[in-house]
Amino acid sequence: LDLDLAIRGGTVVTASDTIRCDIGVKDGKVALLAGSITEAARTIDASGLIVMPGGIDSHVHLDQPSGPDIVMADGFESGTRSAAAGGNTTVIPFAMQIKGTSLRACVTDYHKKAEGKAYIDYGFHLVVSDPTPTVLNQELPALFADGCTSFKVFMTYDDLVLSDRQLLEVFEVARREQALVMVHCEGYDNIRFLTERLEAAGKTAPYYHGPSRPQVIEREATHRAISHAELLDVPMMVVHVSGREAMEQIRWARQRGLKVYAETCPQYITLVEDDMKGLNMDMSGAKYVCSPPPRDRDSHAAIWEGLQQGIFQTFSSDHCPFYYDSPKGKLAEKGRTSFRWVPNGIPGVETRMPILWSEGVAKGRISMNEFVALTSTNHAKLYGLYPKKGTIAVGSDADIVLWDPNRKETIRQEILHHGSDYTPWEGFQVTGYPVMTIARGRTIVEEGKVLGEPGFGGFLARDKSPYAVPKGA
Ligand code: DUC
Ligand code: ZN
Ligand code: ZN
Repeated sequence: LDLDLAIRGGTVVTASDTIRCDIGVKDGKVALLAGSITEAARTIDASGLIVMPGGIDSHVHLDQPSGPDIVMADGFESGTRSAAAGGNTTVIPFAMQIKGTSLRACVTDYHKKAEGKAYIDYGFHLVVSDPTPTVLNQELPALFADGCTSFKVFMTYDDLVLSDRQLLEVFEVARREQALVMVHCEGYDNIRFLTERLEAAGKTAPYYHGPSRPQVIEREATHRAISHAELLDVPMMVVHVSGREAMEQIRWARQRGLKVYAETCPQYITLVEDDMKGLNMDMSGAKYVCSPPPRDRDSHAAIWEGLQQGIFQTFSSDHCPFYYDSPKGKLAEKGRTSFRWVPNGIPGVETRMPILWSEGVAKGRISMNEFVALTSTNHAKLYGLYPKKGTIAVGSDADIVLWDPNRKETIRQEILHHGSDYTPWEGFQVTGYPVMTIARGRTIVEEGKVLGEPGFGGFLARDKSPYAVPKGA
């Protein structure tokens, strides 16, 4: 067989199986699974370790324009480096359309931003913010054919919000093209109304980001998006579900037989609204400002139920990294005048898998196989990358993470590899940590040391999602 690599002695865990076997790798792909593989050019000893498909984080933001005076803390280089250090071998960031410009031009620009920079493979979701007839009828179908087979749309933000009519028009294209629509479900008018009332009452500290976007606003938008999707018979993905209320809408939709998928994130099982209070309502609360905002302990319990009951298919980071101590980040001049101007988002691509393992597997809430489904396999299946990515099987890319299930680590800024100058999980203790990340047979990170290089990762033209087939198709 002339194997390049053998990974020996580990326990191989996929979304479906837990097997004691060795893995043989040839030309970047898994070539052999066998009880014992003794001949290979290189051998890695995985005894005592869990061997899983590399993480796929299908919700990250890299090098994304974030308004005047604000810069994102990660481009493709530091973002994919951090991802790899956290056990990931694939990321799917967003190529965002700027209103008034062509979506095609934005995607071309995005390819340039990524070219030669990535440590691991990447795809692009599109963000449609200006669904002109040209975008709907020409650009989307063409970009879809180029392998960007999913789109995100927003129900809030001045620069991104779509009207109900526009949502329907985009959904119609998604249905026709079998693209998977991802929806940011928070309602624009509701948020604007509460924001203006809070500001008028002098409640402008970062903390009030939470009260300006309560769960009922997320729930209403989730219901509205689901209703649009039902009307047009188009499958959809509700991204970053934060708590019980939106989750109930998804459960309701599922019970009606609708193809509504859902994603949640580490912040919704660990952070709370009160974190945004900082120290006596100072600006340090801005470190936790993301949308939807972190909720409360009851919501954490609800999200765990959803993870256990199959309400959620994917657990993503929503890595949306800003600097804290910077005039181009969380402490921008304008953000000090009101929470409304604090950039929304937190870094988390490197901590996603350790947090879910520690809180989920180590605490007995989910199985190792469920962990793999939630962090890798389901992302590949939903977004058209399976079985090239997302599993360990003969013929799949040799994207593998070696995991020490017992390793105790304290999450701290100084051990992370991202561009941000802080982590919202400073001091958070985890049990279970990646010890080696292997992408297409190459060791990219070992014991926190980055051995890979920018440019090794390439663009993934993704297949149509089999989960985006309409019910009546
Ligand atoms: N939505 C995201 O998906 N990420 C960050 C902020 C937001 O609103
Ligand atoms: Zn969003
Ligand atoms: Zn996001």
